[in-house]
Formats: sequence, structure tokens, C-alpha cells
Amino acid sequence: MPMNATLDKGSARFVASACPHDCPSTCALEVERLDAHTIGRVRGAADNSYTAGVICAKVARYAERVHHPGRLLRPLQRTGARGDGSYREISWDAALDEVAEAFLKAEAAHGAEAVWPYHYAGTMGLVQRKGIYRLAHAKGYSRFQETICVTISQAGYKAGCGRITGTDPREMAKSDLIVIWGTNAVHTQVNVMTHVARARKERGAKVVVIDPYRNATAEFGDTHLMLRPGTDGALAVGVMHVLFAEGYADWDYMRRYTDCPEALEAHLKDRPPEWAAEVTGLSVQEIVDFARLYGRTERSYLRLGYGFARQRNGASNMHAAICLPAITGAWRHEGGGALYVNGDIYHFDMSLIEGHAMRDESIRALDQSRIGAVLTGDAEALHGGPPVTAMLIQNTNPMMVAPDLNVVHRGFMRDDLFTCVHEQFMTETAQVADIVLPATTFLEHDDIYKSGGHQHIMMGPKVIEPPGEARENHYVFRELAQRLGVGDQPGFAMSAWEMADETLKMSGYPGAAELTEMRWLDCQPGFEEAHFLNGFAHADGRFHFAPDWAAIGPAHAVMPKLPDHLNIIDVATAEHPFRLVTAPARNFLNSSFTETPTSAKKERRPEVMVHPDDAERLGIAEGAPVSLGNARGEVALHATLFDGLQPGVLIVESIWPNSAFDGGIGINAVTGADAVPPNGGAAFHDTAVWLRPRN
Ligand SMILES: Nc1nc2c(c(=O)[nH]1)N[C@H]1C(S)=C(S)[C@@H](COP(=O)(O)OP(=O)(O)OC[C@H]3O[C@@H](n4cnc5c(=O)[nH]c(N)nc54)[C@H](O)[C@@H]3O)O[C@H]1N2
Ligand SMILES: Nc1nc2c(c(=O)[nH]1)N[C@H]1C(S)=C(S)[C@@H](COP(=O)(O)OP(=O)(O)OC[C@H]3O[C@@H](n4cnc5c(=O)[nH]c(N)nc54)[C@H](O)[C@@H]3O)O[C@H]1N2
Ligand SMILES: [Mo]
Repeated sequence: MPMNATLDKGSARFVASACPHDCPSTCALEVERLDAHTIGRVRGAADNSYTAGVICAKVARYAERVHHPGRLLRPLQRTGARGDGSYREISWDAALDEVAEAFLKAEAAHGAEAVWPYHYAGTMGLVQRKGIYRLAHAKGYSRFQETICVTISQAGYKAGCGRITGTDPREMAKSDLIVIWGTNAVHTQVNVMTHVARARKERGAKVVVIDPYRNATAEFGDTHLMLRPGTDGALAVGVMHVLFAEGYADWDYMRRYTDCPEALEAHLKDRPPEWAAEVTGLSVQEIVDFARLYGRTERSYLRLGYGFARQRNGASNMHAAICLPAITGAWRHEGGGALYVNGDIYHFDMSLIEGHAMRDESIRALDQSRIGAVLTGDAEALHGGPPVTAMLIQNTNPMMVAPDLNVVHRGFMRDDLFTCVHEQFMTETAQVADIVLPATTFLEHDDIYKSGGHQHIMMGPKVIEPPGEARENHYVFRELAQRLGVGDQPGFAMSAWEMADETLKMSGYPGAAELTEMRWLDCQPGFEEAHFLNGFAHADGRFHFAPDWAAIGPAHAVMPKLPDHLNIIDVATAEHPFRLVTAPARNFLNSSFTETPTSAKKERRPEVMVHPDDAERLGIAEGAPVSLGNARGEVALHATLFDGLQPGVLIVESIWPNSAFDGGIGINAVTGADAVPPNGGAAFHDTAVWLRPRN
């Protein structure tokens, strides 16, 4: 197996790698290898045109995570009551035998659909992340509908553009106006800021941030549009009204590239900025000023996040936002247009890794976000089929991150449910497992990575030996396949490196050795294609102001015909007067890094940001113990007074372990798991709650 490209810089031995974490930045890394078992510093590759030498602080201190004393080193078997923490060490062979036996037993009792392999993007590596599908398909287990993260935002973007691609993010440096919309990039994808800062320094570009709170990104911006959560559709429509009314709409562009500009203009007539101000809580002047700035700037770049789409009307709001450059024709200009994610620029053939030849579409696909309903026997969530009685869980921590968490916890505590959790740490999900398997980190295995927030694919070859008996995900698929009688199916005899190599070649990319040597491959499409100047990716080649929502998802009936404020959010009421957003914390990455001491220390404790006027009315002082809740649950934490949000809005930066909260249950106890239209997804930032002091 070829080793990493070695980058000799001075005396230290740095080797090339790629960040595997669930983040659009997918940084090109340089890792200092001190010996075969130990790393030192981690830094961003200066010569990668997107990473540009910058990485987040939590990955820069990765030695703290990879060499953490809490790393799982041996397989464990539960010996006491579920959740009481009693485990004994067993051998890998014995552990895998236990898992196989439990899966065969579940299958014998209720059919193969009783087994539900469950995973997510704790590693984004294609081989280690997605190989679980191969095992599921080979056995005919329940399939997995991935919905927790990008489903809502993708639906809205695709409805407009037809394809999930956009302007090269490096082109932000050539923009005169950058709108950072519903992403706290300083926390969640810091590299965006490198290119934004370049535009500001070199061109004096203006930066507008659209977000319900004055987060770290808004602090950086020139203008902050601090709207109510779930009202971006109204803001976008108010802006469109001004664009049409004041002559900023480019009729030549729209006639050539869009579906129904006349119908849109008519639709906007009775949605003036006054209406948008009412819905968003912004002033008429703020909306008009932003519309004029956007309208008169040719090189305007919308950097659209996932965050603002984590609302019940999120798909509709994303679609409304992406209408703006189709009205002004900003797509025509360098540094103009928009980017949400670059998912569709790649052409990976995933058939070998995921075992497509064995996939049976008639087998039910259970909704990832509705794991609580699935595990508590909700007939609809189970598609009317058998209960789930056995699970393999990799790369995710649903006991913390899934919505409607009280129900999720009830499900996991079932006596008749067998769970195997393959993990790097004793997470709260591992703590309720029957068998816990120790997993490698990206530094200890081989994989391929592709980026959503830029345009590179990268090889991340193994850098050091795993600690203890930690083994890669791919090993678990192979060994379980053998024990479950499907080891002779395609892919199960290959190594992870061979799988990566074969997949790259099947996809028309350089092989694994070559990609390792190259370090990364820039897959950016040409200017015309990225800017949709050859047409948008619908059959008619046009951008759709009036989307075909039925083509996007089954729950399309409620979707608006033209961009609008779709009022299906969890609106504030007398009983639940606050709108809660659970945005990402800077030093955590979802549930990851909550185990590292520096991250936990920097984040201090779970806190809710409360507007001083609300706090005064409720008798809540700075630092006071408070609880918030709704019909789903109640969460105990501390208040911090903050005027960077509208009264009636609450922010809890997340995701803390349940054990960090006084009541032992985390913030997802109040978030809802209902599927967002038209195609599913969880509305993590759309929750009406009450708030009160605790004594
Ligand atoms: N440090 C850190 N980095 C991360 C993560 C992390 O947890 N921590 N998570 C990773 C993952 S899995 C993902 S998917 C990405 C997510 O990255 P982002 O695209 O940034 O999305 P979110 O994290 O959901 O939310 C970010 C922002 O959306 C805002 N927001 C919420 N509701 C609304 C709304 O209705 N309108 C508007 N305009 N804004 C709204 C929030 O206030 C918050 O500032 O980040 C990745 N990077
Ligand atoms: N309240 C609230 N809840 C949210 C969100 C929010 O904004 N607010 N965001 C949601 C979003 S966007 C997402 S994507 C989810 C993500 O939530 P999770 O899926 O929990 O995300 P991660 O923390 O990225 O990864 C989980 C685990 O993967 C493990 N892991 C990493 N690499 C490997 C590997 O190679 N093998 C194995 N076996 N394990 C590995 C890590 O140790 C970690 O414990 O959370 C969602 N939940
Ligand atoms: Mo995510």
C-alpha cells in the first residue's frame, strides 16, 4: 500500500491527509507524524487553493482527540442493566459472533427488515462511511433514508436550479457583495471567511449576514439582517418586489434563462417591503436598502448555508433565496451568482462501495430523523412492517443528535432491542449498546474524500497505527458479511485501499496511488457551466420560479406555487412564546469534540441566549438557572443575556451531551422529528418553547 505523500518542511515530517469530519470545508491537511503511533501538529495545506493554509482550531489540536485517554481500545460486552455502564472486555471474534448471532435471531423472528443498519457522516470518507449500505443490501435489511442534514436545503435549491452546484467558492474573492445567508461560517466552515476577507481587502467588498442572531459571522459583516427564524422566504420576496419595482430585474436575462418572470412580477405586487417587514421583524428601510445594494451590484455572491433551511418552511425559503440571482442575472458575472453546496459536480460511481447490484427497492427505507418513532414501534414510521429489533450504528450519536430525544431515549432503552455501536469514544449511544466496538480515526485508515463547500477530491491514506485494537468500519462489514453468509458478495474480500482505488477508477478519476501523489484533484467545472450559462439543469434549461415540487418529494401539496412566506413553522403562541434556534457551537462538531477537554472548557456549559427585555419581564438574571420546554420535553440550562437577537427568539449553541444538562436530557428533547415537506428532514431551528426561571 502506498503511503502518504511526504511533505518535508524543515526538519519535521509532515504527511498529507484530508479532514474527514462532517463539514463542507473538507480541509486539505498536513499532519506531523512523530512516530508510527503518534501525531504532533496539524495544519491546513497552504497550497490548496481553497483550504489556503487555514483550518479550524479544533482540528488544529487533533492530537488531543486522537490520543485522548478516552479512546475505545477493545470490544466490550454489556454485563449489567442497559445504561448502567457495566461492560467487560471481549475479543473481536467473540464480539462479532455476538452481533452476527443477534442479527440472525432478529431475522429468524421477524424477517430481515427487523435489522436496521444506522449511520451518518461522523466520517465523510466514501469507503468507511457508505460501505454499511453494502452489508444492508446484501442481507435485505431495512434500508436507511438519510434526512438529518441536507434534505431540506437540497430540495429548495434543486427546485430552482435543477442541480446542486454553484459559483466557484474561490470566486468570492472577486465579488463586490457577499451575502452570507443562514450559515455561521466562522463556526461551521471557517474557510469561507478566507475568501470573503480577500474580497473585502482587495476590492472593498460589502458583507451582509442574514441570521436570527448576531453570531461570530454577523460580527464580521458590514450589515446584519437579524430576522425572525423561519422568515427568509418573506425577506427574499420583499427584496424581489423592490428589484422589480425599481428596475433592477434583468428582463433580457430572465426571458432567456427563467420560466415565468411575468407571473412572478404579478405575484410580487401585493408583497411589498412593508409586508416582509411585518413577517421578518426587520424594518422596511433595512429590506429596501439591502434590495438596492443587491440590485445595483453585478458581482453579488450568495453564500447559502444549511442553517436557514432547518425550518418547516426551509425548502421553500431556500428556493426563494436562490431566485434572487435569477432576477438580476448576477450569474452572468465573475464573482456573481450563488453557492449552497457543490454535491453534483462529482461523478463518483458508488455501486461497488454501496453494493447497488444487491439493492432491492421494494425493501422499506426507514427515516433516519424519525429513529424515535421507529424504535418505539410507530406503525407509520415502520411502514406497517415488523419492529426493529437489531441495529449496527456507525459514525453517529443519535442519543444526542436526533430530534424528539425523549422518544429516542425510550426506544434505545427497550429490552428487546439489540444494538452494536462501533465508535471511537464511549458516546451516550455507545453507553446503551449491547456490544461496543472500538473504531479507528481517519488517521488510522485509508479513505477518499470529496468536498461540498469546494471542488476537490482527496485521498486520506493511513498516517499512524490504530491504538489498542481499534479497527476500521470496512473491517466490520467484511467480518459480519462472512458470519452472516454473504461474504462472497462483491466487495467483501477487498481492502479499504483496493475499494478506494477501484471506485476512483470506475468513476473516471485517477487511482488511489496517483491521487495520493497528487494530494488532491480540482474538479471545478468551467465558468459557463458553474454559472448556468449553458442553461439550468431542468428539461427546459431554465431556472424555475414556479418549481415542480412534485418531482422533488411526496409532500408537495403544501408547497407554494411561486416564492412566498410559507406559514407552516412552529409559530410562537401564548403558551409557547419563544422561537428557539439550536445553532452549532464553535468548538464542537455536532456531537464530536464534546469529549476533548479544550473544546468543553471553551464552551463552558449549555446556555440559552435571551434578549434582555424578555429576561427582565420573566425575572431572569445573567447566569440564572432556567428551563425551556414544550409538549415534547423540558431542558434545564443557564441563561445568558444578549441583545443580538429579536425579543421572542432564543439561541442555544449545540450539541452538548445530555449529561451536561442539569436535568440529564439535552436540547433535542424539544426539537421535532416530523418530516419537513416536500421530502423529509428535521427542522432543528424551528421550535416554539416556553422559558422560565428555575429555583
Ligand atoms: N464548529 C462546528 N462546525 C460545524 C458543525 C458544528 O456543529 N460545529 N456542524 C457541521 C455540520 S454537520 C453541518 S451540516 C454544517 C452546518 O453549517 P451551517 O450551514 O452553518 O448550518 P447550521 O449549522 O444549521 O446553522 C447555522 C446558522 O443558521 C442560522 N439560522 C437558523 N435558523 C435560521 C433562519 O430561519 N434564517 C436564517 N437566515 N438563519 C437561520 C443559525 O442562527 C446559525 O447561525 O456545519 C458543519 N460544521
Ligand atoms: N439540536 C441540533 N441537533 C442537531 C443539529 C443541530 O444543528 N442542532 N445538527 C444536525 C446535523 S446537521 C447533523 S449532520 C447531525 C450529526 O450528528 P452526528 O451524526 O452525531 O455527528 P458527528 O458528531 O459528526 O459524528 C458522530 C460520531 O461519529 C464517530 N466517528 C467518526 N469517525 C468514525 C469512523 O471512522 N468510524 C466510526 N465507527 N465512528 C466514527 C465520532 O466519534 C462521533 O461520535 O446532528 C444533527 N443534530
Ligand atoms: Mo449536518
